[in-house]
Amino acid sequence: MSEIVIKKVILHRLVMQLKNPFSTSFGTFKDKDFFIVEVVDQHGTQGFGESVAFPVPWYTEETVETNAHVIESFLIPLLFDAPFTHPEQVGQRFQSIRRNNMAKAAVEGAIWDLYANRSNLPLAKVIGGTKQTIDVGVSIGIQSSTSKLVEIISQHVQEGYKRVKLKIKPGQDLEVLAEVRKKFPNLPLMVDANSAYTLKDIDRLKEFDNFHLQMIEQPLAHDDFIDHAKLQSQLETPICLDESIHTYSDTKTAIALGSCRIINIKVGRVGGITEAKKIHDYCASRKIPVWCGGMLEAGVGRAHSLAIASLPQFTLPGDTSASNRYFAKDIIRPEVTMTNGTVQIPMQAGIGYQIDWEALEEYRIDKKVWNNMEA
Ligand code: OSB
Ligand code: MG
Repeated sequence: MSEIVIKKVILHRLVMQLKNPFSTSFGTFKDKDFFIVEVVDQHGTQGFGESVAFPVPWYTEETVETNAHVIESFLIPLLFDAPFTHPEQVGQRFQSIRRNNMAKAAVEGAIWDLYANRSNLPLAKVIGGTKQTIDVGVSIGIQSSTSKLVEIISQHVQEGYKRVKLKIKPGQDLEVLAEVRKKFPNLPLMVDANSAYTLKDIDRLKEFDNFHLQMIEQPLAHDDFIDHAKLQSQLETPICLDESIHTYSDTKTAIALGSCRIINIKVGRVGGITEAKKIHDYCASRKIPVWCGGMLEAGVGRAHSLAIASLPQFTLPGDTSASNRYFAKDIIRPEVTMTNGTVQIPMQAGIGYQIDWEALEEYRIDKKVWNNMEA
């Protein structure tokens, strides 16, 4: 196996306006502020990754600024420290740094892309993906009125999305669901509470069973496996964990305790493709369905999500919608498009999309370059 020497890392900081603000139980996002990580090896081969932390630590403890700090101060030095032959070795090397999963995933993702480019294979193939197309749904933020929500759902159903996920919180849940179900009795539907409830709400949560939902995502606290297990034992609707799952070990805990029946895998939240694959393989062995969540990614992060979603145990539609659902113009060419509720896995090498440099530069607010002086 040939040696990979990283000669240069470039951090591009981008701010992209979202077409529509996205509201969850914990807050509202108006734009997407993140890094594109570009890595270059000794032959000039490039790889690209994307950071998914938000400016405020609502979802996990990481932020855009903590990502910058960890990448600059710890991960780039580890990359420059010694050559390697496979991206999994980078994942292993990063284990000397605790957590900071989104920072790690952004850099490891760039290395996976570079490795796939060197191998002249699509990233999806390199990691063992088996699917050619991915079923996709759409995640819809909390709206100011139910009539507005119904209108948005209609539009996405007409576009062809295979399932709809509604963001909910106490007070904007059962009544909204009742109305949505009246209008769309057979629509594959699920909800995501982003930890807005506690076990005290158990009677209210049990009523969710009336709406034959595909699942309820992260109803309780981000760190509470026990209460999720108690709730799952009293619900017919499967619980899906998102914020609770950061590692392979969390996955084993959740499954052993019966805290959920489904797992949402996000490459950023679990620290990269290496860990995401390990979680996927374990879920496959335990017959736990998984699907690919989203962090309102731009094109590079979206491409990484598509690659992981091509693995066989991703049996439920992902939140990996088309580029045009989020942004007027994405940073990749072609953009990610959806037809009849599916997204095609690209067959070109690496992440399978080209960087649209004109678009990237238009959104860029900062650029920093690190050269490997040792190599
Ligand atoms: O909980 O899955 C979530 C967006 C931001 C933060 C957390 C979540 C989400 C989404 C959007 O649900 C998924 C997407 O369309 O990218
Ligand atoms: Mg979620």
